[in-house]
Order: sequence, then structure tokens, then C-alpha cells
Amino acid sequence: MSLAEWVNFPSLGDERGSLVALEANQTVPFEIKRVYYIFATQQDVARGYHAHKNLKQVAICITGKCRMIIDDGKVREEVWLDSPTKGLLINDLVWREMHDFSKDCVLLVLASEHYDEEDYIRNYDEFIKIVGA
Ligand code: T46
Repeated sequence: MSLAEWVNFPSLGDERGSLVALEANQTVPFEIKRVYYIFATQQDVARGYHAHKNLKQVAICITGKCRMIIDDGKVREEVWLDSPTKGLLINDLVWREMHDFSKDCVLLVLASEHYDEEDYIRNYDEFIKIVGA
């Protein structure tokens, strides 16, 4: 079974161009408490390398693309985020790594909780112990 859960956002485009609406508890399956975006990532830089204890996120590449690795301790999967109408739902206790950012990549992330450094699991061995894999 695939680990990757996608949320497809309808493109409300017309002859002027495109528009996507992100609505809490509707197109986005949780209450949004925080929004951040990653941009101007340097070439050959990888980010992430952590999991969260209690955090749901939807990640959308609104411009450009990047490759994401998601891993629940049993399944490790690689996906490309490359569409402004496609969000990757990342649940609790999923290890994530982001690689191969295109120069123009803007990765928008909607989060179910406020920022809390205590929620991060930054050591892979500790993550594997916690998920009991
Ligand atoms: C995730 C992936 C997709 C804050 O102060 N507030 C915030 O909301 C965030 C997300 C980060 N920060 C600070 C903490 C660090 O000093 O910004 C700095 C960079 O954060 P970090 O190294 O955690 O960034 P990434 O790209 O490795 O991971 C981020 C998110 O932290 C993480 O939750 O899932 O993007």
C-alpha cells in the first residue's frame, strides 16, 4: 500500500489564469494553525530529515518541483511535488526528506499545529524506536 496521500485542489481557472483555494476542514483535512513556505533553496541542498510526533501537514509545490522521501518505518517512498493543484498529506510519525529542489521551487506547507521544536524527532534511530518498526 502506498504511503503517499494526495489532496487534489480544483483549479478555478478562467481565461485570465488559474486560482486555487485552500480551505481548512474542506480541501485541507484539518484546522490550519500555521502556514510557511520554503524558497530560494540552494542547489544540491537537502532539507527535512525528521518526523513529527503530533503534526499533520499538506505540502504543495506552488512553483517548480522537489522530490520528497516519506518513510513510516516500514515503507519508504519517493514522490515528486510538482503541481500547484496537488498537495501531499503528511501525517504524524512520518520521516521526511526533501531533495532536488528546482531553482524556482516554492514549497508551501499548511500545518495543523503551531511551531514547536519539542514535536520534532530529528534522529532516525529514535524515530524507528518510536514507531516500533
Ligand atoms: C517539515 C518540512 C516540510 C520556525 O521558526 N517556524 C516554523 O514554522 C518552521 C517550519 C521552522 N522554523 C525555524 C526552525 C529552524 O531554525 O526555521 C528554521 C528551519 O526549519 P527546519 O530546519 O525544520 O526546516 P526543514 O525544511 O528541514 O523542515 C521544514 C519543517 O520544519 C518541517 O516541519 O515538515 O519543512
